[in-house]
Amino acid sequence: MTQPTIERIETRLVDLPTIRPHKLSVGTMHGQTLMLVTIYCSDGNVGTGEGTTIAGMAYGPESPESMKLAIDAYLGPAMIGKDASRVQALMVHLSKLVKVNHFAKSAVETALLDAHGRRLGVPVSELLGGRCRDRLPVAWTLASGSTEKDIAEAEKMLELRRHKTFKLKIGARDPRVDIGHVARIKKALGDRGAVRVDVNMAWSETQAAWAIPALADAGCELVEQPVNSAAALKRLMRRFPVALMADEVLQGPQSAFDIAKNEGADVFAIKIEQSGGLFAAQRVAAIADAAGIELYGGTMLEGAVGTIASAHLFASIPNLQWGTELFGPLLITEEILVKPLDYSDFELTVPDGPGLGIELDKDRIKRFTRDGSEKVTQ
Ligand code: MUC
Ligand code: MG
Repeated sequence: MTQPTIERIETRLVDLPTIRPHKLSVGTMHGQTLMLVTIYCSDGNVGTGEGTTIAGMAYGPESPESMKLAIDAYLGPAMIGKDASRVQALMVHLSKLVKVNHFAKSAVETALLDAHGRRLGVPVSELLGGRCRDRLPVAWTLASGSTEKDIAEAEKMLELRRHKTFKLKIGARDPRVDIGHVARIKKALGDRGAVRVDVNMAWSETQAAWAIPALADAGCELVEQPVNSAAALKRLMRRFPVALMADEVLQGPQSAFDIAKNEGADVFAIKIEQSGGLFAAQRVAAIADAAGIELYGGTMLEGAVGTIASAHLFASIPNLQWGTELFGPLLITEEILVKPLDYSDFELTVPDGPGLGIELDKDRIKRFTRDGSEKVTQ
């Protein structure tokens, strides 16, 4: 049997508005840029992958523009003519040619898995070992910058039965102000909504040591990445009656192993982009599970493609104690799928069609594609 080869790769940047400004300690987002990569194979199968980040380059070293450059100049040309059905082997080959660039690699791997799933007629979750669940609980992030607006937004989400777990973005203001903000929101929601916070590395260790007990008193159940180093996070462990979650310090399996070995977190936020792809994220999850660390399905505020790629992975992880935050497409004003995703009863349904199981609305993608950003490699 002749193996399908990769014939053509297209990249583009798609600029989409968000429903409101999204304020994090690292910056404020007014829109989201999707870097989309489409891979065309000789057997007619086509796959799409996506790369995103948060607040330009304020969150980490990659940007949509840098992901596109890595694919256009290096990853793409190295893939032309290669066997499209050997996804893991191809990713190993690419990792020898291109160091790090985890977000770009995740986008490419997603596209390869989407095409391969379509080829075999199975969902991507089957390529990852099979599903443990078909629906995923989804948290919503409150990050409007105003306590009153956040409370109103949370009430709306409860009423719509879309979300009942809320992650509050804090860290940009004085910790005392943030604690008041968290306490007021938790008080307003009571038992109807769980409250967690993400500090996105903003606090010093001494600020964190002072603020975390106050957050616990306010009813916060989980504190994500309060400080920026793995060493400081480890020193904060087991001192407070609230779980600590690692996010930015997790940069793939090696860092996961180091943190797990040092008992450096209670929970890992699993992210396909930060890990370097779906297979790498699966390894991060396996390391955590073996170490007794609990799991949470994280997001880089991806659009529909990256969100559903993550959903296929999270559906295949046996223990997912803290649910997911796969709400990215709901933060964007524009629908880019022919059939919208099913968010209902506080959960997201993982599509069951071949590959990612979604169909992009090509006209809408074209409309929001940044001028001059389309590039073809063949
Ligand atoms: C992060 O830091 O976890 C997830 C939700 C959100 O609003 O930002 C992201 C990234
Ligand atoms: Mg985070």
